[in-house]
Amino acid sequence: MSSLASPERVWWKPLTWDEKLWVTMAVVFALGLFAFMFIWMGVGKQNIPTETYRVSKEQFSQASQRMVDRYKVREESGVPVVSPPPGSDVYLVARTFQWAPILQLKKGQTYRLHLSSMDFQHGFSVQPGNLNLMVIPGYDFVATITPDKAGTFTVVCNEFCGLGHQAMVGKIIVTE
Ligand SMILES: [Cu+2]
Repeated sequence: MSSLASPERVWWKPLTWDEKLWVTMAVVFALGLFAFMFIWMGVGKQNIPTETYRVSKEQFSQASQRMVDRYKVREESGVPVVSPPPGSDVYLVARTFQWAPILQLKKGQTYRLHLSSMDFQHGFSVQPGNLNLMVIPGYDFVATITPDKAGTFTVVCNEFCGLGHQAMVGKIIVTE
């Protein structure tokens, strides 16, 4: 019958001073990390200025096509390379499984980079670099960017989008 007996009134061991100290330190540390999320948003310089608009796939691909028609300088394995004027709006189209066109930008100049997808959700990630943006069909995601390094940068998709996901590689060229 012992299993039916009620437990003693105080069945736990009260915390000793060192356990209380550890718990307090852990709570203070966790609150500090929590506060730092907000501090880092302000001082971390990790958030580039962005705007988002609704856009249809047709509107977005037409805007990109207009840019290609006006500023195409050459082609690289069938993908147009465009060199739009500094300060302008540039359009990068994501679709399974490619990024187009290839953007050729000038170092130190500011551009409004528009991103949208023609099918599924993709992830825009510049390598090498630290820029990760979500690309979603139906939305025109505008990031104001100023490339600060010259070179050839690879754009990879970092959102699994299908069987060709790992082949979804684009290019941004930054010239001096
Ligand atoms: Cu993708």
